[in-house]
Amino acid sequence: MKRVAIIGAGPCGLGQLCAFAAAKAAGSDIPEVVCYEKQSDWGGLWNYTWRTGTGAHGEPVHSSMYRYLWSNGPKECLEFADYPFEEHFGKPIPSFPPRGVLADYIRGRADKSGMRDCVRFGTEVRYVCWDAEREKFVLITDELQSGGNRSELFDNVIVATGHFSVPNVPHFDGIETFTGRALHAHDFRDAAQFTGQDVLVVGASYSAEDIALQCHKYGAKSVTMTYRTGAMGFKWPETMDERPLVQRFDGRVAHFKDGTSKEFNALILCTGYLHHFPFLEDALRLHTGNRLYPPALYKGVVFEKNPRLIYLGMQDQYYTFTMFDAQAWYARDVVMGRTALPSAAAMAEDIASWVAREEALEDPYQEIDFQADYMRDLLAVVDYPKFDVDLTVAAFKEWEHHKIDDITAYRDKAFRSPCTGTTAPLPSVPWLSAMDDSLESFVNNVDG
Ligand code: FAD
Ligand code: NA7
Repeated sequence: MKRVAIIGAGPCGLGQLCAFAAAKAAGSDIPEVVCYEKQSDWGGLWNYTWRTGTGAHGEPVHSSMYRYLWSNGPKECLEFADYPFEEHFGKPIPSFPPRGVLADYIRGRADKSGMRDCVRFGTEVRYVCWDAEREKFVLITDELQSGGNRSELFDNVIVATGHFSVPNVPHFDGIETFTGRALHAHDFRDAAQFTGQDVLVVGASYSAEDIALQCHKYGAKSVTMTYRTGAMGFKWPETMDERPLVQRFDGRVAHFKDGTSKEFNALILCTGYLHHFPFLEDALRLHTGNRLYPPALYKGVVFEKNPRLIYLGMQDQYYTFTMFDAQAWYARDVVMGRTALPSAAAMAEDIASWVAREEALEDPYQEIDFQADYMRDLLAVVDYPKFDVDLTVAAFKEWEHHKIDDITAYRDKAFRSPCTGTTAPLPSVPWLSAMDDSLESFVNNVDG
């Protein structure tokens, strides 16, 4: 029997398990599937941990999520088509849930798949190489608790280890003289630690935007965001501002490109993450930055140089869970031989045309259309349940407008489900003053 290894049981790995479960439920013989997960539970980044640095067994801590994180996009744009929110919660809930609510939803769907027995928890994949003679992958794994390791052979490997865990940490002149607290977003946990402080945030993307807002919400005295390419340009509250890139530090003082300077208590580098696969032999490694169409992946998933290797979720993400599912359903069909891959030349041509299109994109609205088209391309050839993709595109564009209107209030809006058609209730407490992010409070405190 064919053996398939999935590395990682976050939303991508779980999507893959659900795809195999769906084929099995429809009466197909599925391959032997083994999913390796270094954490003790499934959920990936959505599992909050207080830990930073290394975990209980010396492994790098995976999660970059923080205590008071709330979804930064409408939940309707990530709703599993085979498991709508209403099915999980038994009633409609507002559009921007806190982390714990989404984690519960992810786990509920995973539980329903009945695939938990396929997952080897607390097991880290240390090394993967291709054995050309046997035409199999060799996987070496470590059981973190016992310290034992194993070597196994697989016909296919599916990498679902995410790419928002290994920090990109640039150097700035004089940063070693900065006497305040300096950290990367990966290690940011509790915004309340910055109450009353002057905080400098480096970066101009999602982490910078949200961590700056978190610090503001939890009482930072001021938050300055410093950008390399362009300012985010939102209408920030009075105590927040954006400045061109910091050039150097002199003790607590940061000097900016526009000649201004300011003293800070804390420095948070929201400078993104590396696609980092230390467990793969170099010939199998994907080399890319955070972009919408990483080159080298046919249909965004099949590794061009060795099509037995598949990567899930390696794109920069507007769409998350539904895009991961579309990819997982497609990957399943490739692995099971239901979908034939074209010649190497045809794959290269297809990749090149998507990359060229990506490189011509000019604004977030075009990027949303691009990623929706990519997802539609996959959905057209798989049997994933239908949902209203056009509605999610409109929702994402409306969400962009809401952010421009008021960056502190975009989470107080409601969207319509592309699966059930139900419009979400409004939250009874606006996000900016909602300090209780418990599941019970969020699900029950709705307007009207
Ligand atoms: P991950 O969730 O990272 O899961 C990868 C899994 O692989 C982990 O469980 C990890 O333990 C495991 N793993 C890694 N290496 C190994 C190994 N060698 N051996 C065994 N197991 C391994 N998306 C949204 O839709 N909405 C949001 O609001 C949102 N907020 C975000 C906030 C932050 C701070 C970050 C960093 C990301 C956010 N995202 C959000 C995007 C996020 O990328 C996806 O939601 C999703 O978690 C990606 O799933 P994944 O399975 O690709 O990766
Ligand atoms: P992103 O979206 O990859 O953004 C990284 C940001 O870091 C971006 O603004 C970069 O600036 C900036 N950056 C990177 N290197 C530098 C240097 N050397 N100097 C200054 N600024 C730099 O990562 P995020 O963490 O924001 O988002 C990742 C996910 O986490 C996302 O899905 C969220 O939902 C949460 P640039 O704009 O390229 O000039």
